Amino acid sequence: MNKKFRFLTSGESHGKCLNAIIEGVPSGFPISVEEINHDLWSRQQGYGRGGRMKIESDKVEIKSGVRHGISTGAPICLEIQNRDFENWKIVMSTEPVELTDENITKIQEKSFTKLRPGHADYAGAIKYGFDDLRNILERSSARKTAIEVAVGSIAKQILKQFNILGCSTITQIGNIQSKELKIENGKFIFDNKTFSIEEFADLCEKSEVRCFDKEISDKMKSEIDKAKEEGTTIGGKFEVCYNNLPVGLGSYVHYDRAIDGRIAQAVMSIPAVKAVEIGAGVNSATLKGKDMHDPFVLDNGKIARTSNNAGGIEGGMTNGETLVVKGTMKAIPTMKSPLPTVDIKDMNESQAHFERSDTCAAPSCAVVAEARIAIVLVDEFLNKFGGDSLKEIKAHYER
Ligand code: EPS
Repeated sequence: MNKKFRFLTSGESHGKCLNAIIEGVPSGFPISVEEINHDLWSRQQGYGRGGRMKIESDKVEIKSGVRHGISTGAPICLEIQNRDFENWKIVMSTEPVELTDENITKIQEKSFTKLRPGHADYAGAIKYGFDDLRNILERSSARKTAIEVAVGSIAKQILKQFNILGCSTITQIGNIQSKELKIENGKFIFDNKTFSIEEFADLCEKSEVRCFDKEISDKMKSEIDKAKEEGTTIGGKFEVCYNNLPVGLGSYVHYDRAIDGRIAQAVMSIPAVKAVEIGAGVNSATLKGKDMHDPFVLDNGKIARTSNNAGGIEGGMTNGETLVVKGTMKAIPTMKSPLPTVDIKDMNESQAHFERSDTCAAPSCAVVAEARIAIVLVDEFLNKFGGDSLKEIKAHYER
């Protein structure tokens, strides 16, 4: 599969910075640093986040590929500094450090060998051959999702030129569920009130748990508080929607071009995500064919639908309805009250390693999923309507 919008990231959780290089942004697109920084801010929010979010205030620097706020068509290089690196200069130095007693102590203090069940430690240590699990933690940390959100923000800015707009909300924290949300003809409906996607996104953004349902937000916060008191962590469910997608992004002709498959991969690979659903998702198993499929009707001579159980995708292609993606995030594996484990230093049974963590990061995960999905959408959009400049793409799109 030939990707039109390609990117790579680098960076460790406590290293100097996080970077990305994006190739495939055509010329002429307005790129706003403020919008990227706003998305980075959103990712840092969420009741239940840990101490690190008080240290960082993620801001992007665009280092190339944009001139006076407009993309030039050249690769775009992004960088986010890790403020915490100040405290990790010796431990995370890319250069060999002088082995003074002081430096050895600093490095040893941050080394660990007690496997965290549920994290990348065990498989990572075997795969890469490390004794110090710090080497695995640093890159497997969800810290790297900050730079992915910056890339996704650029993808969202490209989509916005074609009025393709997204939002993300939390629908469950632990056992606490939001009320039912209906999405009809691109509008968001609950409590007999109807919201546009912009209004709905704003509502979620204002909630401490990124949930549209204000009444349940406090219960969700208490659920997070309870988990914190128990020294444990808690997961949740989120939903991402995109409106105004053209018909025919993705394809049925080959499995790796099916857009639902690409979206599932993009969301499933976010750290701690354990399930991805599209439209009716897991409920599809219980719906008979007559209830599952979305009938076609004529609305003023135009083809329309009476429901959207498909979640905007049929046959691996967008069908013009709202894209509805649901994701489930497990509880974070780094816990104050740790689980039994094995210490790989002496092969004795022990308690898992604990260091600063988040009690709940599901609201941030929703922001990351919104960004990751935008990256898939923009890639497919450029595949279909591609050109070298905004002007050329607009002409293709309008035709
Ligand atoms: C994260 C930064 C990390 C963690 C979290 C995500 O910062 P630190 O390790 O310095 O506290 O808060 O990552 C994890 C909990 C994990 O298990 O990967 C961030 O910026 O999102």
